[in-house]
Amino acid sequence: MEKTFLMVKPDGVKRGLIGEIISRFEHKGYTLNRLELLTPSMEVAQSHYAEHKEKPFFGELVEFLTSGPVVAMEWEGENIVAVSRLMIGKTNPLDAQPGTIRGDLASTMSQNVIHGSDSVESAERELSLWFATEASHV
Ligand code: RTP
Ligand code: MG
Repeated sequence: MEKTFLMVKPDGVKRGLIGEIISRFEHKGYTLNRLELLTPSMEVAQSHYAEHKEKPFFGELVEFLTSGPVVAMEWEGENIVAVSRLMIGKTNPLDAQPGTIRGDLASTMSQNVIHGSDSVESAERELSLWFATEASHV
């Protein structure tokens, strides 16, 4: 079964949106396999967004991601990578449709409450980055 990496970003945690966001994927019928609340290190944040390292907003992006706790999650379900991106909505608030997570809960480009892997390959890379070992705290 297909897996993806979803993360409630620091703004979503601060605003008390963890339950709301998890509920949407539970109600969709997907399965939550792993969940960890943590404040990301600079190394993990830079590696997570490595595809953007030449962009002008990269510094601000990793600074934001390391600014407080996030909820890192592994979810599983049929076509979950593509469908979760539809549920999340577009990056630009001007394009994020009502009914999507960003369309309903976010109003800025930089603080948009949730991350979702954009391909099966990205999901595999991100899941091994964020969940490096089988059970890191046992
Ligand atoms: P994410 O990776 O966080 O799920 O977001 P995404 O796929 O929708 O968008 P992506 O292109 O991967 O960009 C990652 C994050 O960088 C910020 N961004 N700012 N100022 C800009 O032009 C700009 N473009 C992207 C957004 O916060 C986006 O979520
Ligand atoms: Mg992205």
